[in-house]
Amino acid sequence: MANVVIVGAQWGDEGKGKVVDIYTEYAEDVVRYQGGNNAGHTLVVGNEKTVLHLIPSGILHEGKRCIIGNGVVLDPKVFLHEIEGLKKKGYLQDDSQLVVDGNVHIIMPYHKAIDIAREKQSGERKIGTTGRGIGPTYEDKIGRRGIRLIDLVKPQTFARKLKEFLPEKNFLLEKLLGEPPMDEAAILEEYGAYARELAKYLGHASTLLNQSIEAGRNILFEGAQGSLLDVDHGTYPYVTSSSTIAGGACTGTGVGPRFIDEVIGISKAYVTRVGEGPFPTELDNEMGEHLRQAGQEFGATTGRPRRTGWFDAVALREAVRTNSMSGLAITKMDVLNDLETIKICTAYSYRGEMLDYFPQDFDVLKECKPVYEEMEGWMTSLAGAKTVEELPEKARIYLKKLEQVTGCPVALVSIGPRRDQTIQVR
Ligand code: 2SA
Ligand code: MG
Repeated sequence: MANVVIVGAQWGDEGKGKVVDIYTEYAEDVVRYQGGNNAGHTLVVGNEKTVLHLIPSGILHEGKRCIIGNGVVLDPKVFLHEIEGLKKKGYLQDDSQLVVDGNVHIIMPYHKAIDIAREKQSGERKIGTTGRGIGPTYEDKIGRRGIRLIDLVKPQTFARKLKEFLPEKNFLLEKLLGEPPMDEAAILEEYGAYARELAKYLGHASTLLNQSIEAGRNILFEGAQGSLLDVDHGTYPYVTSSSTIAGGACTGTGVGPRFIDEVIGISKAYVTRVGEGPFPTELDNEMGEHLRQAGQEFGATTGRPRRTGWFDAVALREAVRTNSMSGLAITKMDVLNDLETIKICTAYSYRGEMLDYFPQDFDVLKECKPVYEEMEGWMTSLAGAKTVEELPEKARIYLKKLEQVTGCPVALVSIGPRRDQTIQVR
């Protein structure tokens, strides 16, 4: 085990939290590199369920250092609330276990208001965002009018920047979006208080991580959302506003690509998506509802019901390529236990032509029909299996097929939410 990036290989919610939790055993540092509290990573330790939105899942392990890299956008209120919840449960007893990079951009109240108001205004053309202010915060980061943690903790700098940026935000809110403007003094007071609590977590991710590498420690990079939600490589504009793919682990932490050893992509044994956007294998029928109920497919952040569909190897091959994925972790195998027949999409048919790639042009994609291979279901519980050999034969055949159609070896199989319901293949 060396430095490993864990990425979602689909549209998010693949079960990254659990897989990160398993791999954390081999790492000393666990780091988030993009996204914010739009993520929702559900972890089950013993019988206790913990949902984390911002803090790396490694925090549930004693003695691991958790770092929030520069590529993340941070909502201070959510962050502090998460810390409080963890401390109450007995985790994070030592504050030095958690570090936030100074270049992390702060999600301001106007970012959230703009996110929500824009979605409301877009009607049919909405993205289906989580409403957490993620997009507008990244816009300001790229537009060079963001407020970083390092700015927030310096009262004068924070006040100056807020004074400079707020009028434009209020103009947008009031004049274009029909929302009430925001009060500068109130923001200063609220965020000033957060700053005082946040200061003790401030650090420099790039330096700390590179020192770790130098010392031979292992790093786990924890991706959020999924590869098909990547702002560059996903189903734009139905994407999140960050680099979710493995490359984001470098830009979002300040660790160079030479030090990444493995990329593990997480995929469900079927597919889900929340929010709008193309989804070729979507099942808008009883089978889709069965997957939703059996898999408890409701958003961990917003509680939204997730759209469901068959495993899409065409979409997954995109993720294998853009991430240079070295292994695949297949989660939620057990959700397919009752099915007589399971389908895998291996290509799309477009006007009589077979496509083996995911078209960038939505007009083409809209007309694509999935081409399925039918597999026999195993029709039995997978409980108790500790190795691949102990799985029913038809489940093993299904996994082999996934390897074959995605071109990526399976590294791990998850057959239930608990830590002990995991099969590590290599
Ligand atoms: P945003 O809020 O700007 O990032 O939304 C843009 C698109 O990205 C999708 N997105 C997600 N998709 C799946 N899971 C996500 N996190 C939560 C979870 C979702 C939830 O882990 O359960 O609870 O609803 C996540 N975050 C962003 C989003 O649906 C938009 O399509
Ligand atoms: Mg999730």
